[in-house]
Amino acid sequence: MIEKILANLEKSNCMSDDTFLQAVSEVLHSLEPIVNSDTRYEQFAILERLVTPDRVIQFKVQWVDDHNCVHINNGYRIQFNNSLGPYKGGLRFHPSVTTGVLKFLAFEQIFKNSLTGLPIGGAKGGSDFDPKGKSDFEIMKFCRAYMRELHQYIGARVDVPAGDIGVGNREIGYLFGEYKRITRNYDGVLSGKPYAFGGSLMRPQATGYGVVYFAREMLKEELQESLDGKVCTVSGAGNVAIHTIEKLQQLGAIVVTCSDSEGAIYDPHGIDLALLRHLKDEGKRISLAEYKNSHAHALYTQKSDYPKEAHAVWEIPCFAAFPCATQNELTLNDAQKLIENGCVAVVEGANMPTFPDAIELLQREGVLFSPGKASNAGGVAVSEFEMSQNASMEKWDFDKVDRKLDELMRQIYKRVALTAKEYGCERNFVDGANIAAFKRVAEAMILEGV
Ligand code: NDP
Ligand code: 2IT
Repeated sequence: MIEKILANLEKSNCMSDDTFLQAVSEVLHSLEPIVNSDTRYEQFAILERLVTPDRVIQFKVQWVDDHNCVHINNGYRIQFNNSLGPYKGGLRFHPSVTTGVLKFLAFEQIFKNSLTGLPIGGAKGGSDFDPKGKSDFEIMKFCRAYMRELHQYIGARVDVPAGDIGVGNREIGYLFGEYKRITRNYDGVLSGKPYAFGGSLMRPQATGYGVVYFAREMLKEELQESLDGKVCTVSGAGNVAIHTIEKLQQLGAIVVTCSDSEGAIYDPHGIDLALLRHLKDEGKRISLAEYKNSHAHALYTQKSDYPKEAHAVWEIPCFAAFPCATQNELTLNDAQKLIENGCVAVVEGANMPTFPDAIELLQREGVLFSPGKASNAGGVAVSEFEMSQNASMEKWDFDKVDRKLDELMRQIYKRVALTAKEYGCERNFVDGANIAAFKRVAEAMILEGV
C-alpha cells in the first residue's frame, strides 16, 4: 500500500517536489509497523488523505523598491491539515522557495505540531522574494504587499503563520501592522510578533533553546552524558543556530563552528557569540569571513572551495552535531566523517537537514539521531503559547515560558523514545516520532469524519 501511494504521488507531483517526496517517503516507511494495526486507517483512507494538502494557495506579490522599480514575486500559503487545530507554521522568504519546498515543510509541520501535544494543525508559506541586500523600507514594502493577499486566508482560529528562514521579528511586525490596517482586528493572527504588541517572551530563543533541551534529555537518558565541557558543532548563523549556540554555551559546551550560505567558521576557542550576532544582526547579514578580522586564530572556509557532498562544519571532530541551517545540508559523506571523528549524537535544529542515506548510516553506527520534527518543535510550541497568551490577554514572564518549553521538550523526547520502544525500533527516533505523531493526527481525522 505504501509503495502504491508513493508511486501515485510521484506521478502527480512535478520534479520540483523532490523534497516533498523525500519527506513523505520517510514518514510512510516509518509507518509500516502500524498501518495494518487498525482497519480504520484503510477504511478512512488516512494515508492518502494525509499526503494531500487541504489547500495550496498561490498569489502574486507586487511591490516597488527604493528606486521606484516594480517587482513581482510568487507568494504562497499551504494549508496542509487542520485536524488537530488551526493551521500553524512559518513563512519562508528565500529565492529557493517553490510549492514543492513548502509542501515538504507543511507536511513535516503536521507531525511536528502533533508531537507537541498542543492543538495546532500543519501549514507553511512564504515567497521566492530574496531579502538579501534589501533596505529596511524594501522589506517593509514587500511584507505589506504580501499581507495584502495573505490576509484573506488567515485568522486566529483559522491559520496562524510565524517566521522561518528570512522571516523574523521585524518581518512579522510589518506583516502584523498591515493585517491590522486592512482588517482592524488586533488578534493573534501571527506568532513571533515583537513583544511590544502581543509577542511572547522567549519566542526568538525558543527553537534553539528547545533543540538543546531535547539534546540534554536524550543524552542523559540514553548515554548518561551531559553537554558540559563537550565540543559541539553547529551549522547556520540565523535565528535557530544562534540560540542553539547560546544555550549550548550556557550549559558549558564548547561550540566551535557556525556557517552561512557562503562559508563556515571553525573557532577552536569557541564561537564568539557577541561577534556572530553583530555580523548577522537583522538587515546586516555581513559575511562570516569577517569573523577572522578580529579572531585571527579562527579558520574560514569558503563553501565554493568544497565539493557538493562535503561541508566544512561536519569535518570538525565533535561530541554532538547540530545542523541548524536548511534542508539537505548533511550528506552521507558528512555522516561518515562525523562517525570517524567519534560523534555520538546528531540533533536536527533545521527542518530535514540530513539526507536519508546519512540518517540510515548514523543510526546503523549507533549515533543518536533526532529528527527536526521532534527536536526543533520548541519554536512552534512557544508560538502556541503566544496564541494562548493573546487569546486570554495575558503576558507570561520569561521563566514561565522557559520552564514550560523545557518540560515540553522533555515530554516530546519521552513520547518519541517510548513509541520507538513500543514498536520494536528502540532508539530509532525517526520512526518513534513519525508513529507517535501519526497516531494522534489519524485518530482526529477518523473522529471528524470525511
Ligand atoms: P534564518 O533565516 O534566521 O537563518 C538561516 C541560516 O541558514 C542562515 O545562516 C542562512 O545563511 C543559512 N541558509 C539558508 N539557506 C541556506 C542554503 N540554501 N544553504 C546554506 N545555508 C543556508 O532562519 P532560521 O534560523 O529561522 O531557520 C533555520 C532552519 O530552522 C530552517 O530549516 C527552518 O525551517 C528551521 N526552523 C526554524 C524555526 C524558527 O522558529 N525560526 C523553527 C523550527 C525550524 P545566509 O544568511 O547566508 O542565507
Ligand atoms: O518550522 C517551524 O516549526 C517554524 N518555522 C515555526 C513555526 C511556527 O508557527 O512557529
